Amino acid sequence: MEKHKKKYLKDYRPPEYLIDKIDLHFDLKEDNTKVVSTMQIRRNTDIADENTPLVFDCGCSPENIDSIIAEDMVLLPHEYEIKEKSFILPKVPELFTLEITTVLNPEQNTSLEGLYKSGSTFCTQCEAEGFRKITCFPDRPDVMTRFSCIITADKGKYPVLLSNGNLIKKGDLSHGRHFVQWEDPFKKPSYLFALVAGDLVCIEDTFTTCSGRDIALKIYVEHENRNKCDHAMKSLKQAMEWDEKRFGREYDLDLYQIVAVNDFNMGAMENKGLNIFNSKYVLAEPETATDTDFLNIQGVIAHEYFHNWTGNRITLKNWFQLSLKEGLTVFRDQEFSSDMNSRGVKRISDVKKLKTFQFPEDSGPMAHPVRPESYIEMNNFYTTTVYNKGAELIRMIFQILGKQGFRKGMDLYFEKFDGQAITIENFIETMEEASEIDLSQFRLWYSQSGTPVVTIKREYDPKTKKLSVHLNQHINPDRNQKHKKPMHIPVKVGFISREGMDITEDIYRASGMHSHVLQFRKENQTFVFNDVPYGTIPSMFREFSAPVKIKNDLSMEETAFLMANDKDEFNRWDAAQQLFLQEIVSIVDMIQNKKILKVSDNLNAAFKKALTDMDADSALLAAILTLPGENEAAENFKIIDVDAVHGALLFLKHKFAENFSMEFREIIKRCSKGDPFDLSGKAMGDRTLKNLALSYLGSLGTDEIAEMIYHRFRHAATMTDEIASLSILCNMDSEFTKHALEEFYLKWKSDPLVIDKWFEVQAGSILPDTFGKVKKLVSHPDFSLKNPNRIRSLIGVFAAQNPFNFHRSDGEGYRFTADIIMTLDQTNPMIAARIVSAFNNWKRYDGKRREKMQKELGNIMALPSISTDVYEIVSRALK
Ligand code: B3K
Ligand code: ZN
Repeated sequence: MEKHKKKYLKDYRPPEYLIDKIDLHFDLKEDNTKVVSTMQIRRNTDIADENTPLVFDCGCSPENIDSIIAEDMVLLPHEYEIKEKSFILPKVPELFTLEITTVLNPEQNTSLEGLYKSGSTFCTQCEAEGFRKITCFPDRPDVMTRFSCIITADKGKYPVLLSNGNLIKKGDLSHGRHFVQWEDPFKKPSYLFALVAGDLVCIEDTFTTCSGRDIALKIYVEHENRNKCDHAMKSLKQAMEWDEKRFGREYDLDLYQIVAVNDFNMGAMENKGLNIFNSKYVLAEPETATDTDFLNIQGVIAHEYFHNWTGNRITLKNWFQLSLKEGLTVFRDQEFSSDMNSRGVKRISDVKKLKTFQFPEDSGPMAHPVRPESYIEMNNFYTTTVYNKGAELIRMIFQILGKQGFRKGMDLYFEKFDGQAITIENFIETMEEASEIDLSQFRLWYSQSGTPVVTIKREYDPKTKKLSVHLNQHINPDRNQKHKKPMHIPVKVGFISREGMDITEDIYRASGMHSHVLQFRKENQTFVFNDVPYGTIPSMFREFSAPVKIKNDLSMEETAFLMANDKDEFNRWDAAQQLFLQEIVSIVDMIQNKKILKVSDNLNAAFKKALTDMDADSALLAAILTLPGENEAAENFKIIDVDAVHGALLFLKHKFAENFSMEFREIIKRCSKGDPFDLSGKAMGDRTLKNLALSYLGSLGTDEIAEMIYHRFRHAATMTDEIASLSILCNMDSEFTKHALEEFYLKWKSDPLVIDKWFEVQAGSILPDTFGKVKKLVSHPDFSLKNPNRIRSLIGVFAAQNPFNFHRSDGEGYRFTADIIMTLDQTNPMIAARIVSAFNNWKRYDGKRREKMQKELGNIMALPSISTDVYEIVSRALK
């Protein structure tokens, strides 16, 4: 049990020993790399004395330790201790030099943490606690050190040798080897250390900063990918410029490097001056990457760049503060993407993600506050709650302080804390100091888990024309807290007149209110508006001003009216979602009670109105006309009837396709005209809308349509259109599907990122024989449990995004997934823990499924060598 020990925020103590300087020397060999770490160590005399032992984190076993030298004296094994992942020296001087030599086998490191090989490239991943797998060190973010790094390697195999900071020296050595020396002038925690060695090609550009400094920008990729970096480079320059304008942040080093590798556990990593990226978030050209890939690359490149200030220059006191850098940086990248593209559409996609992934997390066994109070394995807390809910909290602070107030707060934040490791509390205090706004109640958002439910009741007096809006807030108790307190919720409200005009300004003026954001702080609170014309509809929580579940008292007609007339793009989309979800709930009821299925006239009319709105922006329209996913829809039921939810969505889609087949064909014609390589928002929007219309038609399942889609597939100029057609075909039981899959594979078999998509569309197919196909695909020569992208494409998509097939009533989907998890846990626990989360909400399914899922969780739990990662997720799920 000691193996799975919990760490608590309340136990935080400052470091007893600090490292002023570390010189690393890597002698790289595939199976036998020697790392010499020479550290200048200083006792933290504020809290430690000569009796305080030195305790470092150590992820190596004793066999990996080659030698320990303290102040030029070789230590004998009895003079130090290695136990429970710690390296201990019982007695040390106040200031001294320690040299630790470790020997590693990067080739055998399948966890992709620490130093490992991705194909023929050496690379590192140290966040959160990977540096200790390289050498013994106080591997915690509040120990900030100056790093220098010498790398020696075979020159032929590894011509490119990179680390953080500036290149100081390089040269040739004997036996065909060479060396480089890097020095990072900025102090940093060990999680930001990075090293890369490989045979890579470098794409170069420059950026001139606001103060006139020229920064060399370098993107390193495998030779065959040299033509796929333009978009990433352009995005980087956009991000650099935007951060100067919007936040006054200038880049600090003279060099910014990005390396793309194929085997990476997550999206990318913000190592100082040397970002390492999953190649999925760098490589793109229209033939191989979709519009969504292009947008994701822009967002992730910017995210990692923004970390240079929010994360690297100002870092974390401990891992419990993770959202201080992640929530804030996600907020920054969301704002960047909104400024570069359509704000409304970006907001819709961010909220959709929040509702699909974060809301279920916040009501399930992994629910935790944005600032968690404990963890067993830190890697399990890189969650949608810390990232996406965390970003929502920053967005609320932004709403409460206003644009200028927020900028003033951020300026003060950078000024006060540059070069320090701090806490979320420091951030909030600074925002209060700059704005003189009290955020004491707001702090609860960081410590209370769960999604608040806000109930809205209107009361209108036609005589006085007063509209009272009664708000109630409630959070269900969970294992983190039994009694939840009312939160400070910013509610942005607008008003639409009976004629469809936005009369927000008039009403606020008549009500003597300045801000359009209500500060809702009590369990029950009423806001009264004056001079409200009869029939006015309030548009609540505009832009989704708080991450809450909303229960309003609008009639279906009123919701449809907002869907057509609201000036707030987000709320137009949200109104459509409410209508769809209400309809899904009622169709599920019809299915369960064996009634004849039908779609309500009101919904048909609202759908048609949107569909034929010629003035609407295509991207917004596509978002509005997209039905909620099965997982999203399932959130509306206490006990999830997988088959009924699936049936309801199929029925709804099919009905819309039948009813509006002409309109969809019209859209396809209209939106097929542009240049397929145009990456403007308008062109992308047209493609999204066209492919959505095709997917509706696909649900009709006729041969004529299958042939039409196959034809489009074969003649598609870009991956956006090619994969959209292929994915529609995968949901159709047709001969064309087989042909298309074969042709696609042959065409793209040498491009791993495209082959990931080939696995994905098959794993996501809604056809009932999908499970058999997925099982077969595991034996496909291109499937591998070594590559995280491939695992996510096949197993991740099947388990997390294909509920109808994963939750097969015979339990085979569970059995299959659990078997894979148990194998994967031996090699890559971080990814195994991600996949096992598909079982988290097992208690919400019917008795039979519940039993079967519980059984699989039990089998996983019984693994004798279960990793800490998987143990933590499964034990929480079973509790
Ligand atoms: N900070 C990294 C994530 C590290 C995950 C470690 N398990 C990427 C990012 O959020 O920018
Ligand atoms: Zn991040």
